[in-house]
Amino acid sequence: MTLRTKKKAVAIVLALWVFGHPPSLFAQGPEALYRDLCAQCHGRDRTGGLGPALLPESVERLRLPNVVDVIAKGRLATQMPAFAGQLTPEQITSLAQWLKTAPAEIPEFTLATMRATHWSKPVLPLDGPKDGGDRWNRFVVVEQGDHHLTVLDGERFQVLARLRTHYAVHGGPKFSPDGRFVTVASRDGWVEKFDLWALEKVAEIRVAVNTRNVAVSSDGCYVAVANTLPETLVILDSNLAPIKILPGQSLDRKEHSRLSAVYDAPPRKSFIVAFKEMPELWEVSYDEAAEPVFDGLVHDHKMAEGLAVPGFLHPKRTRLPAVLDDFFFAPGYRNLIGASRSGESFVVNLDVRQAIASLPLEGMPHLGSGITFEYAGRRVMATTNLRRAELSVIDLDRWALVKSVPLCGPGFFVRSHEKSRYLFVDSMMAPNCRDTLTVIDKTTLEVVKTLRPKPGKTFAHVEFTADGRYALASVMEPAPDGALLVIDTESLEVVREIPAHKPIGKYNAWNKVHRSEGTSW
Ligand code: DHE
Repeated sequence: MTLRTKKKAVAIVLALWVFGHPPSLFAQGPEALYRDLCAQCHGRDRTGGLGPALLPESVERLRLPNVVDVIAKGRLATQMPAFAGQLTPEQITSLAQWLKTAPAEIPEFTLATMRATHWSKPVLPLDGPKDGGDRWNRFVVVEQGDHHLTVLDGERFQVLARLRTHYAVHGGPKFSPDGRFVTVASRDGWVEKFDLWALEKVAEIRVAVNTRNVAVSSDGCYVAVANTLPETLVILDSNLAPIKILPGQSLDRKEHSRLSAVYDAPPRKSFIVAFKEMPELWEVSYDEAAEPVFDGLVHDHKMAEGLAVPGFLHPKRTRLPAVLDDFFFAPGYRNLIGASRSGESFVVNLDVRQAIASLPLEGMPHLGSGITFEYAGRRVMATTNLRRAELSVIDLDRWALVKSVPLCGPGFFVRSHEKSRYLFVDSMMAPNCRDTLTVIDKTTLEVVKTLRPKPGKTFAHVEFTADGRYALASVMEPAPDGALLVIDTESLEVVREIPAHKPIGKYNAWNKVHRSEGTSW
């Protein structure tokens, strides 16, 4: 081909490309591109619709090159198309950069706007699961690859149903006391409730642009949702209808903060709430007969006399030595162990409402994933550390370190079961050994085996069957596919592989409702 014919060919290709596109696209800045190409699915105000929200808070977990990649290539197994043929690389980059900037206005989330997104349907009168299976030994598996909840029979490991969820469900699903219903929150502020006996969705509502997690009260009557945008705790009833919004503000309103998490504390009949920027911890009682609370901090009691407000669904505030990044309830729910981002770990007593001890944990403990068990006649808790390749075991009476068990890399989740002698630790965030599961003997605190059934593939998050006989672990790659591996907890052999779409967490109804000592709350 001569240089002249080459130039001609290039000109023809360019002309075809140019004429194949709406002329307006060439001149458009990112805002107009968004309006023309993205708004229909992601919402005019970027708060989501068919597709997920595209605000800085929603895409903060994706680095710029990943956002560019998704716009250019689309997303497998979703309706997100590839725009590489339609936009220039510069336009794609400017659109990705623009998505990381805050919009002029964030929509308000009032009780009325929430109500407009709410629906629920009557619950079918059933004595047990429609499929005839065991009502307790069933798992809910969160599949991130195609945004589904899989309901899995824990006896035969059969998939009973795959139920579509909103985009990016995160955190543990929360079960009703009878194990029949499960409530989940998506990162985009949707809360959904599923019936595990009728195998269908029964309610949903949108409460925020960006949500952290959800808690269900031990009596099943209330749901609390912790949000980062807006900074609110939203209380819903059991059908997910909104009841109350508590703004994440200090009493004098001088401080405000994104919420970091909310958990149920059953013996206290209350929700415990932590914040990302405010050194405060709230206890919000869902007991209608709760004592009035002084709308002040504990040392303000005297000052606040006469300002007592009803205790029901009202925050009781505890001032902390530092912002809590992560925490763990000690058995009995009187004390919690907290860790701050700056590396301090301390014990907070929820009755006297102050820190009562400090702890020697310096490797950034991942306390939310900790578990407790008996070791040498004492109750201990085990936690992984995000910055240290060791499992820390703490004596819960003396608040002292019992042992540091060395791991191949920093661990992430630790799980066990009261009927198993082993605990399992994954290292899903450790580049050198994210394909391993370390098995530790609870009676000796020694590593007995390192499982690597799928070399090179990320292995994560374990949950046991109700009888503790098997442990299910996630193989998260190759995305969007993956599998659940069923491990015999005595022989430590993989006995079954169940295909799944990038499964993350899995949760057993019996273990969760009965608060098995080896699982998360
Ligand atoms: Fe999670 C639980 C916070 C990133 C998978 N994660 C939780 C909880 C909190 C939390 C507060 C407890 C909520 C509950 O169960 O009610 N997670 C955070 C973060 O701050 C962090 C580091 C950053 C963020 O993006 O929010 C984070 N988490 C991740 C992931 O990247 C993971 C691996 C994949 C995902 O889904 O995004 C992930 N988080 C999980 C899982 C649980 C969880 C599987 C539930 C564990 C359990 O057994 O209960």
